[in-house]
Amino acid sequence: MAASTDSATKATSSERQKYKVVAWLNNLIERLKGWTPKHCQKLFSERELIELCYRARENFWKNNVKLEIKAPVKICGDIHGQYEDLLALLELNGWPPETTYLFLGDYVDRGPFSIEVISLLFAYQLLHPDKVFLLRGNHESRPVNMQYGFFLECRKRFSNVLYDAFQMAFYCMPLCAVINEKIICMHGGISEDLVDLKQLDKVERPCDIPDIGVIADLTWADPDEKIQMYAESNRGAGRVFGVEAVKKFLAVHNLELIVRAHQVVNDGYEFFAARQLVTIFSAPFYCGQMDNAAAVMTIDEELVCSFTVMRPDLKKDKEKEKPVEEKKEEPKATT
Ligand SMILES: [Mn+2]
Repeated sequence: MAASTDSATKATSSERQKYKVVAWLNNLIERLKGWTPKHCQKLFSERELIELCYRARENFWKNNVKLEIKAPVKICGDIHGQYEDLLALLELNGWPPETTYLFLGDYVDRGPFSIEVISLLFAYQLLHPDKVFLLRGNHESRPVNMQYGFFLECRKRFSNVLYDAFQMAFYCMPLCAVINEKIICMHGGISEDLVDLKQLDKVERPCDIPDIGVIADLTWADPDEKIQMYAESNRGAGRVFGVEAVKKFLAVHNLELIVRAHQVVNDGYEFFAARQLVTIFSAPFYCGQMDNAAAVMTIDEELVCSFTVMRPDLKKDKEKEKPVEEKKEEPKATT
């Protein structure tokens, strides 16, 4: 009798703990939805953001490097700290969990509010693990964050400890997703070294992103119409791939479409290789320097694809935007 009473008490206590976490996540999301730049430092404590990172890390680690997702789903490309644009995107396309989302990475760096972007997405992912999916981009990486803003944002607004907690979570993020066994999604692109998708089960996490190999290509690679197969990239990590490489990759893996992000495209989406690959970019008026629109790709139950395009009001935005602090030198593709 005593044993059964004990286990009943235990179950109740674990249920209570679960409700407490759910209530906290809901509350954090509500605060983040009511965000204004003026109050951004009063919205959350460093302690709770660190807690969020630890929970996100555990959640990523529990799941595979290659996610399996069922349509319908909406796919978003780079966000890069443009938190107001992320809120507008969710308002326009539907909030989780009513709408299922797959984000293709590059949540942080360059834009002014990376902490809000990644915190909102971590919170949604923890609250609705089967409705919000987050892949890793080349900017979910320590050396890149040191250079392009996220490290400084964490240090200036909170501390290096918070920065490290985010890195711990980034190190465990998944690298690609397959929708209904037909559509493969990643941040960068395909890899000549990826001959069997089962290779991805062997990726050991936590890991940083190397300069070469499958993980580098999934997060860094770009399509290039000037080549047919694979070649070196001028980004210094990952490679570039051509039309023939796309065709072969899809045939070998019995897939129909590649969806990736990583490059600014003017309309927010752009096809390549006779519509066998599409690039999605979801940060409008990128860095306050580009005139690009942002797009979200919808894949319905029958795998029919469509796009929602958000065009920035350039006149208004240009008046509102402060001059960009520093223009960094980088190859033409800047994400
Ligand atoms: Mn990128």
